Amino acid sequence: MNEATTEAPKLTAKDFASNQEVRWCPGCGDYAILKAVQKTLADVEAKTENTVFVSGIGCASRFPYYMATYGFHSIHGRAPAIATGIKLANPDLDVWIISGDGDALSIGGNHFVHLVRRNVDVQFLLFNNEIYGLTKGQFSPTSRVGTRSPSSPLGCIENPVSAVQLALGSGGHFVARAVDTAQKELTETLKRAHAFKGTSFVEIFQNCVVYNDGAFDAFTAKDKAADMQIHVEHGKPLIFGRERNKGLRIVSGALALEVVTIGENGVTEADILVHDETNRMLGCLLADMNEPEFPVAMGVLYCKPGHIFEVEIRKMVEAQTSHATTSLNDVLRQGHTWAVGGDADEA
Ligand SMILES: Cc1ncc(C[n+]2csc(CCOP(=O)(O)OP(=O)(O)O)c2C)c(N)n1
Ligand code: SF4
Repeated sequence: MNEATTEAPKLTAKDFASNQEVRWCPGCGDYAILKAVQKTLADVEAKTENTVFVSGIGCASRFPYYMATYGFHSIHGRAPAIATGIKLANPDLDVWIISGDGDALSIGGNHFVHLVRRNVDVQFLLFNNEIYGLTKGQFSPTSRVGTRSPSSPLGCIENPVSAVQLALGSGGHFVARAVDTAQKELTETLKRAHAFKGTSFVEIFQNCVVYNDGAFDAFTAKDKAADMQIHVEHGKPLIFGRERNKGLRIVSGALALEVVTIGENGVTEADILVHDETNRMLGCLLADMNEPEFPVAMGVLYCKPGHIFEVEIRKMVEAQTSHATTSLNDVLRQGHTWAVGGDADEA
């Protein structure tokens, strides 16, 4: 007798799309990211019932509506707190945070830092369009000096924060970068982020066609990408350029990188630095590279597992509940305590 198979059919990217009408401006980079995330979930054989998207407020944060998974469109900058609560309540859920540069780094900056340093096991996708899209184009913490916007008609005078440097400086264990329209690389990076246990932070350059169109053209335009981007891969030499003849090496006698050309001034491939994604200092140097002097680094800049917040909390709760000898009241009253009393007038 043939045994009936009960295996569920493999889901496709379409199965992760909800029936909601997508309400981003035509041409917005968010569409490409949505597509890449849906494909990633299908590729990693994620389950709709086990997946949660949590967002704050902004155009990017409309994301959970468009996913056929669980979702939480929360409050401005507070997705990390909600995602942490979800993971503490049910660590088996696969939690993704979707945030804009304003949401994550301005009102949510403090929450972002603490999520990352705690290493809660979530994927944090930062859609960086260097502007506030939803609130009609004010400058954001990542807007470059000189950016003109409705709130800075004379040009932004504030220095921008680097999202990847902030993530590294916050003790991040997985820090990566990608471009919205580079679907193949973006999907590969998202798969790595998904496989990582701990907070995996991915900054995605996202074009806002309405308020900051072309902000990343200098390194994302078709004719510029090969020379102005470097795709880093663990164990591979840091080579880039249309002719694959440019590379990065450490400046002799200094903790700095420089761009060199293979075949010129005696430079050979052996001189080119090999990417080590477990080296935080190298991650910082790569994160610090800006065009036009340097190519912009894409891919996994840093990856090194560490303690996971919800795992450690569970261990603590377990230890406390199985060996508890003292009550909270006892804990509060142990050590040096004073009884406050007497006549207030005597003081
Ligand atoms: C407490 C609070 N303050 C301010 C706002 C107004 N507000 C809504 S979205 C937003 C910024 C969104 O920008 P960003 O996070 O970069 O996302 P984008 O819209 O560009 O995707 C602001 C300031 C709000 N909704 N709540
Ligand atoms: S305002 Fe910008 S970020 Fe918002 S939906 Fe439109 S194009 Fe996208």
